[in-house]
Amino acid sequence: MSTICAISTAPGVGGIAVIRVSGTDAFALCDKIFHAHREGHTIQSQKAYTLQYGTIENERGETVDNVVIAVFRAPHSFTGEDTVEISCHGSIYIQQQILQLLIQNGCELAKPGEFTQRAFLNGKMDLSQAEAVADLIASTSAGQHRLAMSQMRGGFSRELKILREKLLHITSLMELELDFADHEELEFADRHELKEIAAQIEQTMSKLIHSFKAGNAIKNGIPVAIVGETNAGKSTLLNALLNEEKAIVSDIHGTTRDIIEDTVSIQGQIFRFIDTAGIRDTHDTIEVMGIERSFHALDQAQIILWVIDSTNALEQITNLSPRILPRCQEKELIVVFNKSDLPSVVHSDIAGLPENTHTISISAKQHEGLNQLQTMLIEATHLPQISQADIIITNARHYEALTSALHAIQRVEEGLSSGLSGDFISQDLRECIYHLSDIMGEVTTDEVLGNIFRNFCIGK
Ligand SMILES: Nc1nc2c(ncn2[C@@H]2O[C@H](COP(=O)(O)OP(=O)(O)OP(=O)(O)O)[C@@H](O)[C@H]2O)c(=O)[nH]1
Ligand SMILES: [Mg+2]
Repeated sequence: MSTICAISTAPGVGGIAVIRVSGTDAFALCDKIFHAHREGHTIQSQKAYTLQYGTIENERGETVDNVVIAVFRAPHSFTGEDTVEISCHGSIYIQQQILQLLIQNGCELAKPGEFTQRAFLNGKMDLSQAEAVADLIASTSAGQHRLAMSQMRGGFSRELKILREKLLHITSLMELELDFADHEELEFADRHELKEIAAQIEQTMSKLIHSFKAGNAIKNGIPVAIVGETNAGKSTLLNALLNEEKAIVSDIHGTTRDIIEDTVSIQGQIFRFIDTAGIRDTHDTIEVMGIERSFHALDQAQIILWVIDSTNALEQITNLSPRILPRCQEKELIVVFNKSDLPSVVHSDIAGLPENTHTISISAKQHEGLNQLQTMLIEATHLPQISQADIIITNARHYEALTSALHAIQRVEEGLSSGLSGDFISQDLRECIYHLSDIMGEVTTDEVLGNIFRNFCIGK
Protein backbone atom coordinates (compact mmCIF):
# COMPACT_ATOMS: atom_id res chain seq x y z
CA MET A 1 0.00 0.00 0.00
CA SER A 2 1.15 3.54 -0.69
CA THR A 3 2.72 5.63 2.03
CA ILE A 4 0.52 8.50 3.15
CA CYS A 5 1.18 11.68 5.10
CA ALA A 6 -0.87 14.43 6.72
CA ILE A 7 -0.74 17.11 9.37
CA SER A 8 -2.50 15.46 12.30
CA THR A 9 -2.79 18.42 14.64
CA ALA A 10 -5.45 21.11 14.37
CA PRO A 11 -5.05 23.60 11.55
CA GLY A 12 -3.59 26.92 12.62
CA VAL A 13 -0.71 27.90 14.83
CA GLY A 14 0.08 26.00 18.01
CA GLY A 15 3.38 25.54 19.77
CA ILE A 16 3.95 22.17 18.17
CA ALA A 17 2.43 20.31 15.22
CA VAL A 18 2.54 16.62 14.40
CA ILE A 19 2.89 15.27 10.88
CA ARG A 20 2.08 11.63 10.50
CA VAL A 21 3.51 9.29 7.85
CA SER A 22 2.20 5.73 7.47
CA GLY A 23 2.90 2.91 5.02
CA THR A 24 5.52 0.41 3.86
CA ASP A 25 8.06 3.09 2.90
CA ALA A 26 7.43 5.42 5.82
CA PHE A 27 10.89 4.98 7.36
CA ALA A 28 12.88 5.12 4.11
CA LEU A 29 10.91 8.14 2.85
CA CYS A 30 11.36 10.12 6.03
CA ASP A 31 15.08 9.31 6.09
CA LYS A 32 15.41 11.16 2.78
CA ILE A 33 14.56 14.49 4.44
CA PHE A 34 15.70 13.83 8.03
CA HIS A 35 19.17 14.32 9.40
CA ALA A 36 19.76 12.76 12.77
CA HIS A 37 21.42 14.79 15.47
CA ARG A 38 23.59 11.81 16.35
CA GLU A 39 26.02 10.89 13.62
CA GLY A 40 25.17 7.76 11.62
CA HIS A 41 21.66 7.37 13.03
CA THR A 42 18.62 6.94 10.78
CA ILE A 43 14.90 6.43 11.20
CA GLN A 44 15.17 2.99 9.62
CA SER A 45 17.52 1.89 12.38
CA GLN A 46 15.51 3.61 15.12
CA LYS A 47 13.92 1.31 17.70
CA ALA A 48 10.13 1.18 17.85
CA TYR A 49 8.49 3.55 20.38
CA THR A 50 11.57 5.71 20.78
CA LEU A 51 12.19 9.36 20.00
CA GLN A 52 15.04 10.82 18.00
CA TYR A 53 16.10 14.43 17.59
CA GLY A 54 17.33 15.93 14.32
CA THR A 55 16.56 18.34 11.49
CA ILE A 56 14.42 18.33 8.38
CA GLU A 57 16.33 19.69 5.39
CA ASN A 58 15.08 20.79 2.00
CA GLU A 59 16.58 19.87 -1.37
CA ARG A 60 19.04 22.77 -1.12
CA GLY A 61 20.35 21.43 2.17
CA GLU A 62 18.74 24.25 4.19
CA THR A 63 17.29 23.43 7.59
CA VAL A 64 13.51 23.70 7.63
CA ASP A 65 13.08 22.88 11.30
CA ASN A 66 14.43 21.01 14.31
CA VAL A 67 12.16 18.06 14.93
CA VAL A 68 11.56 15.01 17.09
CA ILE A 69 10.81 11.71 15.33
CA ALA A 70 8.67 8.98 16.91
CA VAL A 71 8.73 5.51 15.36
CA PHE A 72 5.98 2.86 15.49
CA ARG A 73 6.66 -0.45 13.76
CA ALA A 74 4.02 -2.61 12.06
CA PRO A 75 1.81 -4.16 13.23
CA HIS A 76 2.00 -2.33 16.56
CA SER A 77 0.84 1.11 15.45
CA PHE A 78 -2.53 2.83 15.13
CA THR A 79 -2.79 1.96 11.43
CA GLY A 80 -1.06 -1.40 11.75
CA GLU A 81 1.64 -0.14 9.35
CA ASP A 82 5.10 1.35 9.84
CA THR A 83 4.42 4.86 11.09
CA VAL A 84 6.52 7.95 11.73
CA GLU A 85 5.31 10.96 13.67
CA ILE A 86 7.28 14.13 13.08
CA SER A 87 6.85 16.74 15.81
CA CYS A 88 7.84 20.11 14.41
CA HIS A 89 7.24 23.72 15.44
CA GLY A 90 3.69 24.97 14.96
CA SER A 91 4.32 27.43 12.14
CA ILE A 92 1.98 26.82 9.24
CA TYR A 93 4.87 27.56 6.88
CA ILE A 94 7.05 24.86 8.45
CA GLN A 95 4.23 22.32 8.42
CA GLN A 96 3.54 22.95 4.74
CA GLN A 97 7.25 22.78 3.85
CA ILE A 98 7.67 19.38 5.54
CA LEU A 99 4.50 18.07 3.92
CA GLN A 100 5.71 19.24 0.53
CA LEU A 101 9.11 17.60 0.99
CA LEU A 102 7.44 14.32 1.92
CA ILE A 103 5.24 14.46 -1.17
CA GLN A 104 8.18 15.35 -3.41
CA ASN A 105 9.93 12.24 -2.10
CA GLY A 106 7.06 9.89 -2.88
CA CYS A 107 4.45 10.22 -0.11
CA GLU A 108 0.80 10.67 -0.96
CA LEU A 109 -1.38 13.18 0.85
CA ALA A 110 -3.79 11.25 3.09
CA LYS A 111 -7.50 11.50 2.42
CA PRO A 112 -9.83 12.34 5.33
CA GLY A 113 -9.96 9.42 7.75
CA GLU A 114 -7.44 7.41 5.76
CA PHE A 115 -5.30 6.55 8.78
CA THR A 116 -8.36 5.18 10.58
CA GLN A 117 -9.53 3.45 7.41
CA ARG A 118 -6.19 1.66 7.22
CA ALA A 119 -6.48 0.70 10.88
CA PHE A 120 -9.85 -0.85 10.03
CA LEU A 121 -8.56 -2.58 6.87
CA ASN A 122 -5.58 -3.95 8.79
CA GLY A 123 -7.88 -5.45 11.41
CA LYS A 124 -6.87 -3.09 14.24
CA MET A 125 -10.53 -2.28 14.92
CA ASP A 126 -13.92 -3.01 13.46
CA LEU A 127 -16.02 -0.44 11.65
CA SER A 128 -18.13 0.60 14.62
CA GLN A 129 -14.96 1.28 16.60
CA ALA A 130 -13.51 3.28 13.70
CA GLU A 131 -16.68 5.36 13.59
CA ALA A 132 -16.30 5.98 17.32
CA VAL A 133 -12.87 7.53 16.65
CA ALA A 134 -14.61 10.24 14.60
CA ASP A 135 -17.20 10.73 17.36
CA LEU A 136 -14.45 11.00 19.95
CA ILE A 137 -12.65 13.70 18.00
CA ALA A 138 -15.92 15.59 17.53
CA SER A 139 -17.07 15.25 21.14
CA THR A 140 -17.76 18.51 22.94
CA SER A 141 -19.59 17.31 26.04
CA ALA A 142 -18.96 14.80 28.81
CA GLY A 143 -21.87 12.68 27.57
CA GLN A 144 -20.64 12.51 23.99
CA HIS A 145 -17.14 11.70 25.18
CA ARG A 146 -18.32 8.86 27.42
CA LEU A 147 -20.33 7.27 24.60
CA ALA A 148 -17.57 7.51 22.01
CA MET A 149 -15.04 6.10 24.47
CA SER A 150 -17.24 3.14 25.26
CA GLN A 151 -17.88 2.38 21.59
CA MET A 152 -14.21 2.70 20.76
CA ARG A 153 -13.28 0.25 23.47
CA GLY A 154 -15.45 -2.27 21.67
CA GLY A 155 -18.30 -2.93 24.10
CA PHE A 156 -20.82 -2.70 21.28
CA SER A 157 -18.70 -4.92 19.02
CA ARG A 158 -18.49 -7.60 21.70
CA GLU A 159 -22.26 -7.56 22.14
CA LEU A 160 -22.73 -7.91 18.38
CA LYS A 161 -20.27 -10.78 18.19
CA ILE A 162 -22.10 -12.68 20.91
CA LEU A 163 -25.39 -12.17 19.07
CA ARG A 164 -23.87 -13.31 15.83
CA GLU A 165 -22.37 -16.44 17.33
CA LYS A 166 -25.73 -17.43 18.74
CA LEU A 167 -27.32 -16.86 15.34
CA LEU A 168 -24.64 -18.86 13.57
CA HIS A 169 -25.23 -21.69 16.00
CA ILE A 170 -28.96 -21.82 15.19
CA THR A 171 -28.30 -21.43 11.49
CA SER A 172 -25.84 -24.31 11.37
CA LEU A 173 -28.34 -26.58 13.12
CA MET A 174 -31.09 -25.57 10.71
CA GLU A 175 -28.90 -26.07 7.69
CA LEU A 176 -27.66 -29.43 8.88
CA GLU A 177 -31.28 -30.45 8.94
CA LEU A 178 -31.72 -29.29 5.36
CA ASP A 179 -28.78 -31.43 4.28
CA PHE A 180 -30.67 -34.46 5.49
CA ALA A 181 -33.97 -33.34 4.05
CA ASP A 182 -34.67 -36.85 2.75
CA HIS A 183 -34.90 -38.16 6.28
CA GLU A 184 -37.96 -36.31 7.35
CA GLU A 185 -37.97 -37.64 10.86
CA LEU A 186 -34.65 -35.94 11.58
CA GLU A 187 -34.80 -32.72 13.59
CA PHE A 188 -31.40 -31.64 14.83
CA ALA A 189 -32.66 -28.33 15.99
CA ASP A 190 -35.00 -28.54 18.94
CA ARG A 191 -37.68 -26.00 17.95
CA HIS A 192 -38.47 -25.10 21.51
CA GLU A 193 -34.84 -24.32 22.30
CA LEU A 194 -34.45 -22.38 19.05
CA LYS A 195 -37.44 -20.25 19.92
CA GLU A 196 -35.91 -19.43 23.27
CA ILE A 197 -32.58 -18.40 21.76
CA ALA A 198 -34.33 -16.33 19.09
CA ALA A 199 -36.37 -14.58 21.78
CA GLN A 200 -33.20 -13.79 23.73
CA ILE A 201 -31.60 -12.36 20.61
CA GLU A 202 -34.67 -10.29 19.87
CA GLN A 203 -34.64 -8.90 23.39
CA THR A 204 -31.01 -7.83 23.22
CA MET A 205 -31.54 -6.22 19.83
CA SER A 206 -34.62 -4.36 21.02
CA LYS A 207 -32.66 -3.03 23.98
CA LEU A 208 -29.90 -1.76 21.71
CA ILE A 209 -32.39 -0.18 19.32
CA HIS A 210 -34.19 1.41 22.23
CA SER A 211 -30.95 2.98 23.44
CA PHE A 212 -30.69 4.96 20.21
CA LYS A 213 -33.08 7.62 21.45
CA ALA A 214 -30.86 8.34 24.44
CA GLY A 215 -27.73 7.94 22.35
CA ASN A 216 -28.97 10.30 19.71
CA ALA A 217 -30.01 12.86 22.32
CA ILE A 218 -26.56 12.73 23.86
CA LYS A 219 -24.78 12.96 20.54
CA ASN A 220 -26.87 15.54 18.72
CA GLY A 221 -28.47 17.37 21.62
CA ILE A 222 -31.99 17.31 23.00
CA PRO A 223 -34.28 19.52 20.91
CA VAL A 224 -35.99 22.22 23.00
CA ALA A 225 -38.49 24.52 21.26
CA ILE A 226 -39.02 27.99 22.71
CA VAL A 227 -42.57 29.04 21.81
CA GLY A 228 -45.14 31.61 22.88
CA GLU A 229 -46.75 34.91 21.90
CA THR A 230 -44.85 37.76 20.30
CA ASN A 231 -42.81 39.88 22.70
CA ALA A 232 -42.98 37.28 25.48
CA GLY A 233 -39.16 37.26 25.59
CA LYS A 234 -38.37 34.05 23.69
CA SER A 235 -35.36 35.44 21.88
CA THR A 236 -34.13 37.09 25.08
CA LEU A 237 -34.36 33.66 26.74
CA LEU A 238 -32.51 31.96 23.87
CA ASN A 239 -29.70 34.48 24.16
CA ALA A 240 -29.56 34.06 27.93
CA LEU A 241 -29.37 30.27 27.66
CA LEU A 242 -26.68 30.44 24.97
CA ASN A 243 -24.92 33.29 26.73
CA GLU A 244 -24.59 34.98 23.37
CA GLU A 245 -26.53 37.65 21.46
CA LYS A 246 -27.65 35.15 18.85
CA ALA A 247 -31.16 36.40 18.09
CA ILE A 248 -32.40 39.95 17.56
CA VAL A 249 -34.41 41.22 20.51
CA SER A 250 -36.77 44.19 20.28
CA ASP A 251 -40.04 45.44 21.69
CA ILE A 252 -41.61 45.26 18.23
CA HIS A 253 -44.12 42.40 18.06
CA GLY A 254 -43.09 39.82 15.47
CA THR A 255 -39.35 40.45 15.57
CA THR A 256 -38.38 36.80 15.03
CA ARG A 257 -39.81 35.38 11.83
CA ASP A 258 -37.72 32.32 11.28
CA ILE A 259 -36.23 29.49 13.28
CA ILE A 260 -33.01 30.34 15.10
CA GLU A 261 -31.19 27.51 16.79
CA ASP A 262 -27.95 26.63 18.50
CA THR A 263 -26.60 24.06 20.91
CA VAL A 264 -25.15 24.50 24.36
CA SER A 265 -23.95 22.06 26.99
CA ILE A 266 -25.68 22.16 30.37
CA GLN A 267 -24.17 19.93 33.07
CA GLY A 268 -22.49 17.81 30.40
CA GLN A 269 -25.64 17.34 28.32
CA ILE A 270 -26.08 19.01 24.94
CA PHE A 271 -29.35 20.88 24.33
CA ARG A 272 -30.43 22.27 20.99
CA PHE A 273 -32.50 25.39 21.65
CA ILE A 274 -34.85 26.48 18.89
CA ASP A 275 -36.21 30.03 19.06
CA THR A 276 -39.37 30.52 17.01
CA ALA A 277 -41.60 33.24 15.61
CA GLY A 278 -44.12 34.50 18.18
CA ILE A 279 -47.61 33.09 17.68
CA ARG A 280 -50.32 35.67 16.93
CA ASP A 281 -53.02 36.34 14.35
CA THR A 282 -51.53 38.32 11.54
CA HIS A 283 -52.05 39.06 7.88
CA ASP A 284 -48.35 39.39 7.15
CA THR A 285 -47.60 36.51 4.74
CA ILE A 286 -44.00 36.07 5.85
CA GLU A 287 -44.95 36.09 9.50
CA VAL A 288 -47.66 33.49 8.85
CA MET A 289 -45.02 31.24 7.27
CA GLY A 290 -42.76 31.82 10.27
CA ILE A 291 -45.57 30.81 12.65
CA GLU A 292 -46.12 27.60 10.70
CA ARG A 293 -42.46 26.85 11.28
CA SER A 294 -42.94 27.54 15.00
CA PHE A 295 -45.52 24.77 15.20
CA HIS A 296 -43.31 22.47 13.16
CA ALA A 297 -40.42 23.08 15.58
CA LEU A 298 -42.77 22.42 18.50
CA ASP A 299 -43.80 19.10 16.98
CA GLN A 300 -40.18 18.05 16.45
CA ALA A 301 -38.97 19.00 19.91
CA GLN A 302 -38.71 16.80 22.96
CA ILE A 303 -39.03 19.62 25.49
CA ILE A 304 -41.19 22.73 25.06
CA LEU A 305 -40.48 26.01 26.79
CA TRP A 306 -43.71 27.99 26.56
CA VAL A 307 -42.69 31.55 27.35
CA ILE A 308 -45.41 33.77 28.79
CA ASP A 309 -45.18 37.47 29.55
CA SER A 310 -46.11 37.57 33.25
CA THR A 311 -47.62 41.02 32.96
CA ASN A 312 -50.24 39.56 30.66
CA ALA A 313 -50.27 35.93 31.73
CA LEU A 314 -53.95 35.02 31.94
CA GLU A 315 -54.73 36.37 28.53
CA GLN A 316 -51.77 34.61 26.92
CA ILE A 317 -52.67 31.28 28.52
CA THR A 318 -56.28 31.62 27.39
CA ASN A 319 -55.22 32.57 23.87
CA LEU A 320 -52.67 29.89 23.22
CA SER A 321 -53.69 26.91 25.36
CA PRO A 322 -55.94 25.40 22.65
CA ARG A 323 -53.14 25.63 20.10
CA ILE A 324 -50.18 24.57 22.24
CA LEU A 325 -51.40 22.09 24.86
CA PRO A 326 -52.78 19.38 22.54
CA ARG A 327 -49.44 19.24 20.76
CA CYS A 328 -47.48 18.73 23.99
CA GLN A 329 -49.07 15.53 25.19
CA GLU A 330 -46.12 13.28 24.45
CA LYS A 331 -43.59 15.92 25.40
CA GLU A 332 -42.19 17.67 28.43
CA LEU A 333 -43.81 21.08 28.78
CA ILE A 334 -42.26 23.78 30.94
CA VAL A 335 -44.28 26.99 31.21
CA VAL A 336 -41.88 29.87 31.70
CA PHE A 337 -43.37 33.01 33.26
CA ASN A 338 -40.98 35.66 32.04
CA LYS A 339 -40.37 39.28 33.04
CA SER A 340 -40.52 38.51 36.76
CA ASP A 341 -38.70 41.80 37.30
CA LEU A 342 -41.87 43.66 36.32
CA PRO A 343 -44.91 43.95 38.60
CA SER A 344 -47.53 41.30 37.79
CA VAL A 345 -50.35 39.32 39.30
CA VAL A 346 -49.19 35.91 38.21
CA HIS A 347 -48.83 32.87 40.44
CA SER A 348 -47.26 29.64 39.37
CA ASP A 349 -50.49 27.75 40.16
CA ILE A 350 -52.33 29.86 37.65
CA ALA A 351 -55.67 28.55 36.43
CA GLY A 352 -56.08 27.19 32.94
CA LEU A 353 -53.00 24.98 32.84
CA PRO A 354 -53.24 21.22 33.26
CA GLU A 355 -52.30 19.84 36.65
CA ASN A 356 -48.65 18.87 37.11
CA THR A 357 -47.47 21.33 34.47
CA HIS A 358 -43.94 22.40 35.31
CA THR A 359 -43.85 26.16 35.79
CA ILE A 360 -41.08 28.57 36.59
CA SER A 361 -40.80 32.28 37.03
CA ILE A 362 -37.76 34.00 35.52
CA SER A 363 -36.44 37.24 34.16
CA ALA A 364 -34.65 36.39 30.93
CA LYS A 365 -33.46 39.96 30.64
CA GLN A 366 -31.92 40.07 34.12
CA HIS A 367 -30.73 36.41 33.96
CA GLU A 368 -32.78 35.63 37.07
CA GLY A 369 -33.99 32.07 37.62
CA LEU A 370 -31.84 30.68 34.81
CA ASN A 371 -30.06 28.15 37.04
CA GLN A 372 -33.35 26.70 38.22
CA LEU A 373 -34.56 26.53 34.61
CA GLN A 374 -31.40 24.67 33.62
CA THR A 375 -31.94 22.17 36.42
CA MET A 376 -35.54 21.70 35.27
CA LEU A 377 -34.30 21.07 31.75
CA ILE A 378 -31.89 18.38 32.93
CA GLU A 379 -34.68 16.71 34.90
CA ALA A 380 -37.01 16.87 31.91
CA THR A 381 -34.61 14.90 29.72
CA HIS A 382 -35.25 11.67 31.67
CA LEU A 383 -31.96 10.35 30.40
CA PRO A 384 -30.66 7.33 32.23
CA GLN A 385 -27.34 7.72 34.03
CA ILE A 386 -24.91 6.30 31.52
CA SER A 387 -21.57 4.80 32.43
CA GLN A 388 -18.74 3.82 30.11
CA ALA A 389 -19.81 0.19 30.49
CA ASP A 390 -23.29 0.78 29.04
CA ILE A 391 -23.85 0.02 25.41
CA ILE A 392 -25.71 2.80 23.66
CA ILE A 393 -26.36 3.16 19.94
CA THR A 394 -25.55 6.64 18.66
CA ASN A 395 -25.10 6.04 14.99
CA ALA A 396 -28.00 6.13 12.50
CA ARG A 397 -26.29 3.51 10.31
CA HIS A 398 -26.13 1.08 13.23
CA TYR A 399 -29.71 1.88 14.15
CA GLU A 400 -30.93 1.05 10.66
CA ALA A 401 -28.94 -2.18 10.44
CA LEU A 402 -30.14 -3.30 13.86
CA THR A 403 -33.74 -2.52 12.97
CA SER A 404 -33.44 -4.66 9.83
CA ALA A 405 -31.83 -7.41 11.89
CA LEU A 406 -34.67 -7.19 14.40
CA HIS A 407 -37.29 -7.60 11.69
CA ALA A 408 -35.44 -10.64 10.38
CA ILE A 409 -35.26 -12.30 13.80
CA GLN A 410 -38.95 -11.57 14.33
CA ARG A 411 -39.68 -13.39 11.09
CA VAL A 412 -37.57 -16.28 12.38
CA GLU A 413 -39.63 -16.42 15.57
CA GLU A 414 -42.88 -16.34 13.63
CA GLY A 415 -41.59 -19.04 11.31
CA LEU A 416 -40.62 -21.25 14.24
CA SER A 417 -44.04 -20.79 15.85
CA SER A 418 -45.98 -21.56 12.70
CA GLY A 419 -43.83 -24.57 11.77
CA LEU A 420 -42.43 -22.95 8.63
CA SER A 421 -40.00 -25.05 6.66
CA GLY A 422 -36.35 -24.90 7.64
CA ASP A 423 -35.02 -23.31 4.46
CA PHE A 424 -37.21 -20.20 4.91
CA ILE A 425 -36.18 -19.83 8.49
CA SER A 426 -32.52 -20.20 7.68
CA GLN A 427 -32.86 -17.54 4.99
CA ASP A 428 -34.12 -15.05 7.58
CA LEU A 429 -31.37 -16.11 9.95
CA ARG A 430 -28.76 -15.41 7.27
CA GLU A 431 -30.29 -12.01 6.68
CA CYS A 432 -30.13 -11.22 10.37
CA ILE A 433 -26.45 -12.22 10.49
CA TYR A 434 -25.80 -10.12 7.40
CA HIS A 435 -27.08 -6.94 9.05
CA LEU A 436 -25.01 -7.49 12.18
CA SER A 437 -21.91 -8.10 10.08
CA ASP A 438 -22.67 -4.88 8.24
CA ILE A 439 -22.31 -2.87 11.44
CA MET A 440 -18.86 -4.33 12.04
CA GLY A 441 -17.90 -3.63 8.44
CA GLU A 442 -17.46 -7.23 7.39
CA VAL A 443 -19.83 -7.12 4.45
CA THR A 444 -19.85 -3.38 3.85
CA THR A 445 -19.32 -2.18 0.29
CA ASP A 446 -16.43 0.09 -0.64
CA GLU A 447 -18.89 2.86 -1.41
CA VAL A 448 -20.37 2.81 2.09
CA LEU A 449 -16.87 2.63 3.58
CA GLY A 450 -15.81 5.60 1.48
CA ASN A 451 -18.77 7.59 2.76
CA ILE A 452 -18.05 6.82 6.37
CA PHE A 453 -14.40 7.80 6.25
CA ARG A 454 -14.98 10.88 4.14
CA ASN A 455 -16.58 12.50 7.17
CA PHE A 456 -13.39 12.24 9.18
CA CYS A 457 -10.87 15.02 9.46
CA ILE A 458 -7.65 14.79 7.52
CA GLY A 459 -4.78 13.45 9.59
CA LYS A 460 -6.87 10.89 11.45
N1 LIG B 1 -38.47 43.68 31.77
C1 LIG B 1 -38.21 42.63 31.03
N2 LIG B 1 -38.23 42.74 29.70
C2 LIG B 1 -37.95 41.65 28.95
C3 LIG B 1 -37.62 40.41 29.55
N3 LIG B 1 -37.39 39.52 28.56
C4 LIG B 1 -37.58 40.18 27.39
N4 LIG B 1 -37.92 41.47 27.63
C5 LIG B 1 -38.20 42.49 26.64
O1 LIG B 1 -39.34 42.15 25.89
C6 LIG B 1 -39.20 42.58 24.54
C7 LIG B 1 -39.39 41.41 23.58
O2 LIG B 1 -38.33 40.50 23.75
P1 LIG B 1 -37.97 39.42 22.66
O3 LIG B 1 -36.98 38.50 23.28
O4 LIG B 1 -37.62 40.05 21.37
O5 LIG B 1 -39.38 38.69 22.54
P2 LIG B 1 -39.81 37.50 21.55
O6 LIG B 1 -40.70 36.61 22.33
O7 LIG B 1 -38.62 36.89 20.94
O8 LIG B 1 -40.66 38.30 20.47
P3 LIG B 1 -40.96 37.92 18.94
O9 LIG B 1 -39.68 37.59 18.30
O10 LIG B 1 -41.56 39.16 18.41
O11 LIG B 1 -41.92 36.79 18.95
C8 LIG B 1 -37.83 43.22 24.44
O12 LIG B 1 -37.97 44.60 24.56
C9 LIG B 1 -37.10 42.64 25.60
O13 LIG B 1 -36.07 43.46 26.08
C10 LIG B 1 -37.57 40.35 30.99
O14 LIG B 1 -37.28 39.33 31.59
N5 LIG B 1 -37.88 41.48 31.66
MG1 LIG C 1 -38.01 36.72 19.05
